[in-house]
Amino acid sequence: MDKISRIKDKMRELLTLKRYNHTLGVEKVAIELAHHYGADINKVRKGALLHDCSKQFTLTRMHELCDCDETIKTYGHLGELLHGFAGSVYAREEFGITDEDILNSIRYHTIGRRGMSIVEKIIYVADAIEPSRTHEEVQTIRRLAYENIDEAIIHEVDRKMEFLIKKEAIIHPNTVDMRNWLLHNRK
Ligand code: DGI
Ligand code: FE
Ligand code: FE
Ligand code: FE
Repeated sequence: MDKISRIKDKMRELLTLKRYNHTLGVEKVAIELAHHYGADINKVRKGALLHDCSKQFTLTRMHELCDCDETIKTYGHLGELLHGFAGSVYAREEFGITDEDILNSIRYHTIGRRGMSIVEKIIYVADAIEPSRTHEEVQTIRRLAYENIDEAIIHEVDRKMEFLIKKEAIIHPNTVDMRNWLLHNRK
């Protein structure tokens, strides 16, 4: 069995059916975007399939796994913020992923970062626009994804930040820093 099939089998075990279907949706969109932008299909597929691999773990397990950053340590155990960090460690340990670009695409898929690679951008956007996402803005972000991926990320991060502000949630500095970086380099 090839590596991709093995990852898929394991994801089916690790995730709920809904989350597994989301993962396959992210894989599909990520492959399309990789073709569109000439990115490495193999890297993008692995990043897509593994991006939420730790999502069903308990907070304690996530925290044990993750080599999380200072912000997450400071503000405590936010599962939404931890699962990318924990997931990248799990992907290395359980699936032998050593490629830093794939690992970063998992690590930063929720919060992004300044200087993201095309593989990281594709996973970030594919996560937001895969077929089962139905929020109001998704059509616009889908269109932008193929026109200018940076604009798609700006649109998505604006939506995310509005949502986080309404919830009075802690905003990770990467979320803001990635947005500033994209705005600063806007063409
Ligand atoms: O894991 P998924 O549901 O597929 O998607 P995701 O990894 O993008 O997670 C989305 C969630 O993460 C959503 O509920 C908002 C939350 N999130 C993203 N950025 C931040 C954040 N939560 C906090 N508190 N702060 C952030 O900066
Ligand atoms: Fe996620
Ligand atoms: Fe931690
Ligand atoms: Fe996801």
